[in-house]
Amino acid sequence: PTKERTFIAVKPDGVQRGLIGDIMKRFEQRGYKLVASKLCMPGKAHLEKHYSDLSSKPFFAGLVTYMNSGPIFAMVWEGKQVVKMGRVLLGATNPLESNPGTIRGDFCIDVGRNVCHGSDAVESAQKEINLWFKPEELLTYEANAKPWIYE
Ligand code: DAT
Ligand code: MG
Repeated sequence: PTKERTFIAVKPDGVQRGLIGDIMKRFEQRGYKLVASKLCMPGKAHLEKHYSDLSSKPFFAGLVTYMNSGPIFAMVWEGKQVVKMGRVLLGATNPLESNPGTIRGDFCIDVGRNVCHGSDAVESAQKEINLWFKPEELLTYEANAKPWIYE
């Protein structure tokens, strides 16, 4: 259960606004373990694949253009219920409905500039991790703080 993994990404607006450190910090200080990260611009086709479930939405083209507008900081975080807790740390999709204290609730306003992505289920997390990272980019290591975080 402490091996669950989720895909979290700082979107181009988050990178340009200098929010990488702030966003990583939320996951670090909660006690989750970073197992992969990279700054990348994977291109339009990759981003269309990442958001393929939304291809019929009216905002799809704009979403892909936005995601392709600059570097993205992609990460994989590991720990107990990290998929669900990642969504809690991010806040609601629409930042105007995100509680203060969440990443979106603290750092943004418009849904089309909501600074971060997080997988919505264990299954989609696995798909997204495989899309964004090669197996050798995902590290397996023992976190020193583990017994101080988990009982
Ligand atoms: P989330 O990113 O919270 O998982 P989602 O998967 O439903 O939300 O949508 C992916 C992204 O698409 C979201 O982060 C911002 C954009 N988006 C969603 N709904 C939108 C809308 N109604 N108008 C504009 N952009 C939207
Ligand atoms: Mg989503």
